[in-house]
Amino acid sequence: PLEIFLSDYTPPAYLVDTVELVFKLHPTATRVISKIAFRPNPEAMDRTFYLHGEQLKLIWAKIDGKDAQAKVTDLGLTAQAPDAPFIFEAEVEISPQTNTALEGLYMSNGMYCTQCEAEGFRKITYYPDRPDVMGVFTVTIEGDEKVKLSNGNDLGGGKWHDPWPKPAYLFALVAGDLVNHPDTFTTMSGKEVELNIWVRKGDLNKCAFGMDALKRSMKWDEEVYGREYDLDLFNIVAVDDFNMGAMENKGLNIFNSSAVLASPETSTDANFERIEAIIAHEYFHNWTGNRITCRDWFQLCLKEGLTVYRDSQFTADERSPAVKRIEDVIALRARQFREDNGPLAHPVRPESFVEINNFYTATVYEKGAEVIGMLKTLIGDEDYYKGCDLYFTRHDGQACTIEDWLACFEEVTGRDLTQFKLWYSQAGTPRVGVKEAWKDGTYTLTFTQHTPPTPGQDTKDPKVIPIAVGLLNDAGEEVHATRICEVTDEVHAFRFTGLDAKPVPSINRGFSAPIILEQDQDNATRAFLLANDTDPFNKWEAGRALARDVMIRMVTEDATPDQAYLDALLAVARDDTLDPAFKALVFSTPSADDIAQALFDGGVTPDPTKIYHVTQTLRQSVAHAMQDTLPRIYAEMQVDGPFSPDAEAAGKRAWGNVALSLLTRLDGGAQARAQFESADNMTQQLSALGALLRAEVGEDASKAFYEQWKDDRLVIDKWFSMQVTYAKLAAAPATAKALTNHPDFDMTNPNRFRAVFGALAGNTAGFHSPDGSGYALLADWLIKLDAKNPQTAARMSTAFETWKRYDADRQGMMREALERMKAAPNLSGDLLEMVTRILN
Ligand code: B3K
Ligand code: ZN
Repeated sequence: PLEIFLSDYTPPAYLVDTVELVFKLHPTATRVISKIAFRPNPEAMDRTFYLHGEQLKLIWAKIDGKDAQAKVTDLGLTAQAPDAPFIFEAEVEISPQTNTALEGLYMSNGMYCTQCEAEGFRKITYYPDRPDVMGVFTVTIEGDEKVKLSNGNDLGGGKWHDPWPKPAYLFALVAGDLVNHPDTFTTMSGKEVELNIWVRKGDLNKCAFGMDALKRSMKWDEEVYGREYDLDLFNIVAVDDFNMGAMENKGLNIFNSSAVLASPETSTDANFERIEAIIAHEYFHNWTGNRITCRDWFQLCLKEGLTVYRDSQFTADERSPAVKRIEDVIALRARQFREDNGPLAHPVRPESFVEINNFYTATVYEKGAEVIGMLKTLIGDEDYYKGCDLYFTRHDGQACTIEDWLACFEEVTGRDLTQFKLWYSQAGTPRVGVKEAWKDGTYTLTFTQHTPPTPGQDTKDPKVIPIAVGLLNDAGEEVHATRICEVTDEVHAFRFTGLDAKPVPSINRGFSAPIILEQDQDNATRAFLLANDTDPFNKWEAGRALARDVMIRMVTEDATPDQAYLDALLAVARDDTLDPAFKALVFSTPSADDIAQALFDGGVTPDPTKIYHVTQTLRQSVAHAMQDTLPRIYAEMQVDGPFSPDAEAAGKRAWGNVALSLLTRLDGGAQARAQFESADNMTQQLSALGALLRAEVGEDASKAFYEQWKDDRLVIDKWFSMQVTYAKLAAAPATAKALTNHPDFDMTNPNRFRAVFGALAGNTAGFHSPDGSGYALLADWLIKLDAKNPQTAARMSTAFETWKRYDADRQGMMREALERMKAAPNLSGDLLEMVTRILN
């Protein structure tokens, strides 16, 4: 496998003006006839005519009407081409039916669909499959399918034309027996856009929410970024077999059905929120990704970091900014910090890769979004939107780099962003220490920064870190409004003057920088901030720090649950001014994986079994401490009337279900059973099922759940995953293994595979069960899956990325599992790259 370097970029030899494609659909012998107008690129350094192509059967190829005398390898085609504009034509044969990798043209439940990002178009026909080659596509689809869709505008009779030049990765085709949920949207300049969500017949009742989310996204992008939609038609299609959430193909977004189909009976509040965010994300790509795309795949964060940032702004505006920020930071720590602290750490803009699909990571996406957020904090809202406007006008229709993006902000602010750019090139999570000093009315905070080594990067330069700081007095009043401390040096002090008394600092408010803050703070101060901080994020963060400390002392000192923590929780529960969704987040305890990393950072080898027991003991103590309050909370949080997925109702359900889960530890499941039986929506039903399963009294409910939902594949995914998620300790691998024998288990469907094995990887104590059965089982199945679907197998191998944290026995067993995968015959380049990097 070939390693590709950012520094080796060269412009394409030929550019494309127009592409005409004819598809003669057939499950095992689809013919693709292409006619491509090429012209020499004046900026190219050589004239080699090379087209990518994989798993294609070439029937014929012509240049300007004559046999091209093409030379074909497993990876592409070369031919002698003129040093002037010319027409290349070819016919190839492909087999969508047997394409289980779900990349290129494939079939899902009898329906044709495509996934081309990053490099799937080369499995459809010969083409310069790189994002800096953009062409105008006209597509004709021939076949008996009732519905035939491609990008752009519908010319009728299966013919489509997309007027916007685009890279091949944004090409899409769908054909099948589909029905649509239609609507319209009038843009800010008064143009009417036809909207459709295309689904299989039985799913038509699950489209309304997604459509509403789409219209809200279109409006939001007009209002906040001034971006209008640019075609007469916008189509979304739901497919069951899909490697990720969704794909932003121009005018024809293709979605994993789990990321678009929603109904109160079958979707949880978390599902609704995720669907809304993904619909917004894919829609927002129309400007950040499609109109302006990436020069090469190293620039992936240019579109992904920015688009994640934009969708998080949207969710914050539509729902609660505080809750969204807390949720994002929980996810960032769980996935991105974990990645940054292990063998897979890489910069937001990687400098080399073997398989680009392995770099659609939390670092590129979520840390990439944090970098945009920091940029906005540093330069202020006004200049941020000015810079974006400049980017949109200057680069419309181009394939760009991070340098192009940053230059727009340098220009509008006059500020040198050289040091800021280190956020794109240096991997690893900065550790920021802070010390305080108080003298003569002046309060000084001295920050120190240090980023640990990561693979290929032993030393790091200091970055510019925007740390939002506010100060409180001991009555809990704000005595210094939030100020951004721009830490630029290894040691950097900031003074606050004119204070009457030594204040209590609230540092990194709103999580203004994605760092690990190393602060000597006692639990009394944490409890004080949890009660008083005016910054909602740091209020929550103080509670989280308290919980983490309590758990760590329970693990390392066999301490009993700290009364100060229990009292603080009780105060939060009783505070009627707080949003129920916020209370639910304060009550969530750090995950086992969080605690394992925190222990490891503190020089202690984590024992997942012990962490499991500590978590249970702590939750049990919380339940006891809250005994008298829980029934009242539970009763007050019942939402009457017809179901609504809005943030307020969802927040009440979330807080009510925290109460339910604690109550279940006291009442043996009576209340949970009652809720399970009377629930009229999935949030209530699934929360009750979870509480029962965790209490090990959920067997009947689980059977009933299966019987009720056996015809709904998305709900049955939940059923598979719940059993593994709530299996106790070593029962998790055994449960996962048994589920693979269930008639509804289908390894070729990524959602179903993830339901079982994603849940196993997420069950920390179960995955790390001391007999090694979790490791062995996952390795077995990743090897099996790799033969069919390398992308999903490679992605799920990250379950092993934390192996160096653990004791010698566990390390040995994980290494063995990794080595076994590495040695498996015919392993894909995708999985091979991942296990090799993890082992190093
Ligand atoms: N751009 C796609 C991801 C493609 C992943 C390819 N392995 C979805 C998104 O980020 O919107
Ligand atoms: Zn994206």
